Amino acid sequence: MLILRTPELPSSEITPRELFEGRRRFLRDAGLVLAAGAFGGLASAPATAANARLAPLAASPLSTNEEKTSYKSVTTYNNYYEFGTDKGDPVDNAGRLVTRPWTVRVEGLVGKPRTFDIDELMKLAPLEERIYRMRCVEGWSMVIPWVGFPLSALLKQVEPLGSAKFVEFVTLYDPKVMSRLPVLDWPYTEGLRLDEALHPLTLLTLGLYGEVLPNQNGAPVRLVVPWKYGFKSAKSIVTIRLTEKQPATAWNKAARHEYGFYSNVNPQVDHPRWSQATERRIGEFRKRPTLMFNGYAEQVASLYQGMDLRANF
Ligand SMILES: Nc1nc2c(c(=O)[nH]1)N[C@H]1C(S)=C(S)[C@@H](COP(=O)(O)O)O[C@H]1N2
Ligand SMILES: [Mo]
Repeated sequence: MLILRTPELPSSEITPRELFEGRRRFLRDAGLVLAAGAFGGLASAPATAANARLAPLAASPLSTNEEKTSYKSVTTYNNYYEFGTDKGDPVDNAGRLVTRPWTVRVEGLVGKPRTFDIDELMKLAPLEERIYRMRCVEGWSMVIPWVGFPLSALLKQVEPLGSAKFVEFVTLYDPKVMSRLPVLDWPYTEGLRLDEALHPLTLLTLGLYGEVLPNQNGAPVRLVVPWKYGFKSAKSIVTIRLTEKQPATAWNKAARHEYGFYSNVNPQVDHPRWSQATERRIGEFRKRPTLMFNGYAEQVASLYQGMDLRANF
């Protein structure tokens, strides 16, 4: 089967290097399994354990070759307000999130609305490793090896109608396991313009560092939009809705002068409380300049041609 538990150590004690050596070994084994015709084992695997490995993974030419942020930082320094507002809260509290069974409903202005079971989703398109720069509006950044496939692969299956202009993402809100504090208007929602959602960089994300997503990183399925501030990358998605009108977003509702709909990384447009000109890569001390569209300008600048990015922040 294509999912294995990591036997030896809890994930927090595995260094990225050990992880990758383990994964190379695993990929070899997976190759043998594949040769024996066991593809599709994901669906029949029991409830996914933390640290379950994902394979096979195609390497993506869209990956950066910058040094990856450590597995430990990626999985212990998080924003997931449903599990608390301190960076260390999600890893402590998100263990209560139950990620199987799980479905994602794709609906709205589509020809073929459909509910996908999570195990079906994991096999919808070839999984790729995408090493992306991620920039939080708070001023820190990471380089994370995500695992997933382009969101466009999912959207094409439901056949968007000509009237669809935006995509709304609704995430789980379960007050039995999540915060009851009215920090945001739960559930956390986000949105993209349809062309942004269909852009090849936009990743429907199921894993990181070769494993299924840890709960604190948005298990079992989240969005990753690397040219936008981190808050656009909604975690633990349950509904994807295609709409004609621009959807409301949780952060915009909470503070509309601080968080616009577009939220493209832009060093020239400061957040009212934080300069966006520089950032600190987690694990480093010095600050580095923030790049336009988080360094993805070549791929995405054309989406915003002719738009005033100061007005459309
Ligand atoms: N549902 C939900 N998704 C969320 C958030 C959240 O609080 N709730 N925080 C966002 C913010 S501000 C950031 S920076 C990223 C952090 O993702 P990571 O913890 O995997 O690095 O998740 C985003 N997605
Ligand atoms: Mo963020």
